[in-house]
Amino acid sequence: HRPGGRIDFANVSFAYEGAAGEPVLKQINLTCLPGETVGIIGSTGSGKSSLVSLVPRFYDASSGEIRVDGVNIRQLDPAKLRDRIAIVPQNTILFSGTIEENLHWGNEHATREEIEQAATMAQAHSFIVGFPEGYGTRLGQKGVNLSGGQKQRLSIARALVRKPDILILDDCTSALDTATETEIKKSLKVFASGVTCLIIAQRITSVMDADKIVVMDDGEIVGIGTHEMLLESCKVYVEICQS
Ligand code: DGT
Repeated sequence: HRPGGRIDFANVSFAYEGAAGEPVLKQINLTCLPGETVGIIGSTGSGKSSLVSLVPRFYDASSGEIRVDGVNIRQLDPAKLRDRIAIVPQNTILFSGTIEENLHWGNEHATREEIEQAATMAQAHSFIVGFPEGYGTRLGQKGVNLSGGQKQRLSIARALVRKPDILILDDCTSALDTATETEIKKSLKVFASGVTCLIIAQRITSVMDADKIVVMDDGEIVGIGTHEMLLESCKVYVEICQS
């Protein structure tokens, strides 16, 4: 059981430096409890990626405060903060090298067993061992070509190898079929049960079973709740469900 991983956003607003006009995040108040799975949904440009990028301090909030386990993140050592957080970005970045080298990236101390465990959770192990050279398979120009979904699974596995307290999946399951996505979420629930998960998604089905869902619209949170609650109370959520 892991300690910690609580995130609090308190009155957070954010504008990209030099960008004219309205801030991209306005008065965000949100608490993610340790071990909670929080879905984040909203139209393109509503601020979802910007919101999560503040947690590892890729950018700093213009006003308000973000706390991790009660401590303002500006008071934490950025390297130590980032060590606790794994982000899987929208566009997977794999380098030319073996699959094993790619999975090691970010945690060079991981054992082969831990790497295989992470790959299993991310539904990647079986396709990896299907290659003649398994984990030693080369990627890139001289290696195999992976499908978009296989790349996404490797990218998720790489994040899990790092054993984060906070796992952020930024719309990184778009190329996966819902069955594979469901399997990944199931194994996360079991094996990463103490990890705080923030899942940005386009599809309602990706976040429907989250502990809570955050609905974003034009830089603001317009609803927080479970799927059932939001269907009753949040017009934007109902519109997303119908689209
Ligand atoms: P997505 O990924 O298309 O579903 O959209 P979101 O909801 O993740 O939105 P986000 O946070 O990428 O963008 C919110 C607004 O911020 C949008 O108007 C574009 C703008 N924006 C995003 N990244 C940058 C950046 O690096 N620099 C500047 N100046 N603006 C950005």
